[in-house]
Amino acid sequence: MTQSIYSLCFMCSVRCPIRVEVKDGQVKWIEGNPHVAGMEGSLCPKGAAGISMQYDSQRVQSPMIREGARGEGKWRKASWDEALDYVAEKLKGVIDTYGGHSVVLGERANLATHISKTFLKAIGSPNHFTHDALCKGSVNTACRSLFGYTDGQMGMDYKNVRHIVLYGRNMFESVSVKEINNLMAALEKGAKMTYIDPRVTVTATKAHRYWMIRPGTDLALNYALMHVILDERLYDSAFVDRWVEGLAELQDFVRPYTPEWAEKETGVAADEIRALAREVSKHKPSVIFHYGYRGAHHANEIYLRRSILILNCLMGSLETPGGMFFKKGPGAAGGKPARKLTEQELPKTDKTRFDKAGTPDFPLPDTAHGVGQMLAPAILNEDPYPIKALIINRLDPLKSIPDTNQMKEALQKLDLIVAVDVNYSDLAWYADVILPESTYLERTDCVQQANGLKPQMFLRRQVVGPRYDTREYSVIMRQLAERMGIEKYFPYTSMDELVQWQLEGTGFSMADFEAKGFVAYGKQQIFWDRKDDLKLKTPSGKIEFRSSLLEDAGFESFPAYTPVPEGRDDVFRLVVGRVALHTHVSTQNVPYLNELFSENVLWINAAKAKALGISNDDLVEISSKVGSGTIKAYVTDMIHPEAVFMVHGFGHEAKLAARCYNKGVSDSVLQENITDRVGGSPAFHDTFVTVKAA
Ligand SMILES: Nc1nc2c(c(=O)[nH]1)N[C@H]1C(S)=C(S)[C@@H](COP(=O)(O)OP(=O)(O)OC[C@H]3O[C@@H](n4cnc5c(=O)[nH]c(N)nc54)[C@H](O)[C@@H]3O)O[C@H]1N2
Ligand SMILES: Nc1nc2c(c(=O)[nH]1)N[C@H]1C(S)=C(S)[C@@H](COP(=O)(O)OP(=O)(O)OC[C@H]3O[C@@H](n4cnc5c(=O)[nH]c(N)nc54)[C@H](O)[C@@H]3O)O[C@H]1N2
Ligand code: SF4
Ligand SMILES: [Mo]
Repeated sequence: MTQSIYSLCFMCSVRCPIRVEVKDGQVKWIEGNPHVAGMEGSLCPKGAAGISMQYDSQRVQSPMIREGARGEGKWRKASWDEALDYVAEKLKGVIDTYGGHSVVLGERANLATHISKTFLKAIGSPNHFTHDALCKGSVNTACRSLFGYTDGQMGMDYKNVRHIVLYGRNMFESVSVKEINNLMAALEKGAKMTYIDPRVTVTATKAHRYWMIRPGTDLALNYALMHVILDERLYDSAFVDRWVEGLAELQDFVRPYTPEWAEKETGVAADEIRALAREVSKHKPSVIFHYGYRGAHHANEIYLRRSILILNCLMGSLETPGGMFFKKGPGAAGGKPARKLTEQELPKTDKTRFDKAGTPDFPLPDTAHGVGQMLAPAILNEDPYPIKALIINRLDPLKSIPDTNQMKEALQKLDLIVAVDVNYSDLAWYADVILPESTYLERTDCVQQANGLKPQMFLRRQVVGPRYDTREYSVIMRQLAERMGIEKYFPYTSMDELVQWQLEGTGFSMADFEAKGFVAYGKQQIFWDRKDDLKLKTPSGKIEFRSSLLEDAGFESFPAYTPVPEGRDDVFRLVVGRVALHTHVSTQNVPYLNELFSENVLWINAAKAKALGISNDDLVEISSKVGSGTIKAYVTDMIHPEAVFMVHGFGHEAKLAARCYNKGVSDSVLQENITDRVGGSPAFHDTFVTVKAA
């Protein structure tokens, strides 16, 4: 008999709702959940390759304990008791000698993050960090500086947008299924799309207007757009007069930044900049200047992200169909959210975080997420104190944090490295113990609280039993907690018990998720009243163009533009991004996806390549201050001469991930570990590389 089960995809972290068909204990079919608006059966290629991942025997099959040197790849299989006892003993030793704060736990934020945070608090460590800074920390800070909300508490209504402006937000390749389906629906209804990128992406080919901007100069472009919008009074004055703090200062500030000035810096014609400003103003307020998904490009990232958000505010595109909105939680619909372990009374620590987030040294990054790229410097310099143990879940610091060589050096200083993963990631390969998690198709997860215009809850459900000797992360942490004597904070022994505990008081039960895969708190979209009731959380209760968050910390609200250095001759700015067929660093070994896209290449401008004697498919040597590699050249007119581009996530070092082992080059090996010290993101695009024929 074929069973149909609703769950959530996890081939990337977007968590698209899915419907899975199972027959005789085998996964036969996966599609987008037809009951969810915007999904309607569709999946991205990675989601469709879930079956290929599930039946891949090259994933981690049982707990493993290292036998040889770190990174050497000599392992012995272990039972769960043996592996968990080993980790608990080592952790206890480290905590007794150096204190709980010497333990760091890093993970890609996920449904079980409240479990990790609870574990760390229970052992007296402030050192939990997520991927957030690595992805978009400066977007988070930019949103807080203007609205008092994080970017995670905000969304965009793509379906009703009339004009969308994308700054390297490559929506048609760096996919979120619902978002792109909604945007396509808007485009079919006549919405306009402007796309800005030094590289012609798939999204560029679908846009009404495409600008091959000089890399790193989007802020200059935005200052000029603001100049035109304010100069010609193209903004939504009713909205701005009511809600904005600091308009006059902005107006004075952008006066010198004319389109003619910006043309010289960006390469975008002044007339075109004026034309865009006038065109979007006709479509306001249903205009989205997309504030970005990965907002981790430059050392002044927060100011670029603020400038994009400010453009939205000038268009009045807040809490309106086709604009940005604040996500509404269950409370807005008279309901209660699912419980989290962190709501318990937990031990407190007064220790500084390893990354110093929240201290006068580094005041603004969100301490709920921390700053992952500070990990290696903190370990190496023992600043603020020695770090001795690292637990990593669903994250690969060797590939997702710039400067792999620096990270390797840091890892060597640790007494314990534990990796929880489904694959042999590079970090797992370097770890002392690998604790394999059951795949998303093999496990039930914690409840997803999906806030938005209509608050809902979703559930990832076990679809088939584990093929190998693997367990759920939340259960692994409970079993570790038992061995550490802190199990009282983990009131469950199985996922079903945990989910039931989470749902207590919400009025919903696990059975309620069976019919459609989700439950809704209400039927109506909730918009706040734009005239009188935007519930802004800034100190002024306004949208702070002039930001108290920034200025109280000693930073400017409107910093003067600094021209960006040029690439020249054989020196290029390295820019990176995603491709529709892969998720970051996770899917390169998935059989179907590996077959379709097995190696990354280096995009290089045709005229520049010619001058360097490089032809298409030639091997080239690429090197930066911190690393180098050999990669195939992709010679094309479709990239700005000052940039070279590669897809992120290749150059794997774990030999047991045999299909992707040593294929292509890892961008993190080349990238210098540079940070936006105001916003918190790494500056992934501030590394210059030299390229020559190999
Ligand atoms: N150099 C460089 N670094 C980057 C970026 C870049 O472009 N270049 N991009 C940044 C961005 S935008 C992001 S969001 C981050 C993402 O950074 P990461 O979270 O590190 O990347 P992912 O590929 O999403 O997943 C990491 C690990 O999760 C494992 N995994 C997959 N499924 C499961 C599971 O079910 N359970 C467990 N426990 N593990 C699982 C994968 O095998 C993989 O090892 O990287 C950032 N870092
Ligand atoms: N298929 C797939 N989809 C994904 C993911 C995935 O791993 N795979 N990950 C998800 C996640 S976590 C994230 S954060 C998002 C990321 O999605 P996006 O934010 O769309 O980011 P990237 O894919 O990193 O693409 C960055 C683009 O910026 C361009 N760029 C480089 N320099 C400049 C510049 O100076 N100005 C402008 N305007 N553009 C520039 C690059 O050429 C590249 O095309 O994707 C999400 N969706
Ligand atoms: S975007 Fe693709 S891989 Fe990511 S959750 Fe959705 S279907 Fe899965
Ligand atoms: Mo991301």
